Amino acid sequence: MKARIDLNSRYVLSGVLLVCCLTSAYSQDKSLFKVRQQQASNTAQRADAKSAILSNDFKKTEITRDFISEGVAVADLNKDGKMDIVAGYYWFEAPNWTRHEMAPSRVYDPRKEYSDSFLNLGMDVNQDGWDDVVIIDFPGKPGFWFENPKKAAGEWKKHILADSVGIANESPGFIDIDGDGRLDILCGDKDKKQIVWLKPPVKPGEMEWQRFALSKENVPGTDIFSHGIGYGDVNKDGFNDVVVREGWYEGTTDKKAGNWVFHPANLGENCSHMQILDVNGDGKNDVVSASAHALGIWWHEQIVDEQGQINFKTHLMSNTTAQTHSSIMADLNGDGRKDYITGKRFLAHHGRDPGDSDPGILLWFEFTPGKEPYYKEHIIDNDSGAGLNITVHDMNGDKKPDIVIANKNGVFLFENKMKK
Ligand SMILES: [Ca+2]
Ligand SMILES: [Ca+2]
Ligand SMILES: [Ca+2]
Ligand SMILES: [Ca+2]
Repeated sequence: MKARIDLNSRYVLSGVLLVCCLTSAYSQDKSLFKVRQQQASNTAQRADAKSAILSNDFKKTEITRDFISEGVAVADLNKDGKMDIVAGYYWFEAPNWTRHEMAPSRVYDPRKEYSDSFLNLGMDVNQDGWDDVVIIDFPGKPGFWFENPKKAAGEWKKHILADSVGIANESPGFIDIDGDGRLDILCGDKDKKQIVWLKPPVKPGEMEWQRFALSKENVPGTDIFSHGIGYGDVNKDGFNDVVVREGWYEGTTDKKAGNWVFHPANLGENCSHMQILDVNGDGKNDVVSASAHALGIWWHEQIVDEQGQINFKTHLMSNTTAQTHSSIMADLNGDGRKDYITGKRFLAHHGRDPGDSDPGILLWFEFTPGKEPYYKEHIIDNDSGAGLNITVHDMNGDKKPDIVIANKNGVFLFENKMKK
């Protein structure tokens, strides 16, 4: 009997410890304090944003209201020339969005569960002419890809990426790191705590992804639950660098060196995909980020001090919506300049986050360098939001980029109806 009790109390204890671990991994106490400070000092700004009207520039299509994935992708999976929508283990066939299953899955409870699909990417991995689907699972797990069975029926074959590298950092980037025209995955390596990129196979018929390191081991931005990473040329030396919240890794021509030098800098709070662009048009590249689990969208102005040291000054761009756990750049309005798209990760932690009762807003910013405040906010929708990645693609062939999102609210397509 005693043994039984001990066993039970051990279960209770480990349960408590697990909850503590999870809570501290996601803990935002410090951020919350800052959010409240910002809310207090920006009441007028928040009121303005709240009263903002939907732009009416996008036509919304509800693909499903089921929570099946927080990642989303597009790909022509049945090779009929029309782009289909992928959300986790399901794909929706254009043009009527008929649902198909790649492998057994189910609908998840948005108030209690995470799905097993955090970010998605559509690409022809083995280059057999049929698009495949890459899935990034829960933080720290290895990614995998589903091989398109072509016309054959049955389950899609699952292949693990790059010798099971545990993908760390919650906003891995789908970025062409080596410039060969194929998208790679920029992320952290969970075990080595190193900034790495995973490269898809090069030759047709090859299946294996390769892992290459950019930074040294045990560096910032590489914990399982690290928030925020991006790729761009910070110091304008012609080589793209990696930014994380804690600073930036100086890029060189060698993308396999594993020795990129780290420069500490303050790039704000826990955030989603970090974007590098010259916001104010002063010739120096700045960084735009959005809070992953609290409230705030910021631009971090690059300022070079007298010693030539690169620092950043953080400016609040918006506090319209919280939990902006993904972002992407795309030229939505056709002015030749890329815009910033983000949205609320609806019920990010099942209702335990600041701003949970706010509507599921999807929004974008155009940039107006040279003219303060250097950006303009537009709200697309208030009953969707965004998941852990956002996909932009011309889905209807009118040459304008459309937006696709998947989160705990469902899966949605937003067709761009803006006139140039
Ligand atoms: Ca298709
Ligand atoms: Ca590549
Ligand atoms: Ca650089
Ligand atoms: Ca600048």
